[in-house]
Amino acid sequence: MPTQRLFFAISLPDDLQQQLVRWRAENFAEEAGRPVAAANMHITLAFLGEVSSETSQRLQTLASRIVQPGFDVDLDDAGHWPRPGVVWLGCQRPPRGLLQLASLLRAQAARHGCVQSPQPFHPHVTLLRHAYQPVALPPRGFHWRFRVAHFSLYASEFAKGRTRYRALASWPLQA
Ligand code: 2AM
Repeated sequence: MPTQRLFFAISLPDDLQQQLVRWRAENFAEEAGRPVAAANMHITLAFLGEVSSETSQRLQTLASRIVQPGFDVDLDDAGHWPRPGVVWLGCQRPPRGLLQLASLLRAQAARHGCVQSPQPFHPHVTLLRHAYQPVALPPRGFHWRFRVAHFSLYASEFAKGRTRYRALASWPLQA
């Protein structure tokens, strides 16, 4: 049975992706890690792993029934997880709407056999991968805000040596 590697996520506006690429180049040494492509910058809400089309369809039906207001995300925090080798941007105080949406999607995923990480959910945008050595982080004081008016289901696809995230479906949040 064919499967796809899927995850629910919030996309970042294109102009914010470009701003973050510039800021990353100015604030991190080249050897710090492998930069994530601008178009791949996002905040994962629920990681599903390899799922069948049947499970994907069921989870999409449930996602389409979610009624929740939109929210603002403030990216004003950064950190380094040396074990997975990830340098990230996140929120000092994640908005309640983001946590609620992720919690609901993660619970629905778990009920459909998509094992969820036992670690607490920590919303973030991955900036660098393969960052296994200590990394000097920029001092706090940076801040980007963006409005989240929809969320999406993405397929993670690997071709020609590159990972690409393709949006399969999106659902609006209330104005
Ligand atoms: P990361 O950026 O912190 O690695 C596609 O791989 C997306 O799913 C990425 O945002 C990635 O998070 C996330 N992801 C991959 N494996 C995961 C897992 N086991 N648990 C939670 N999120 C995961």
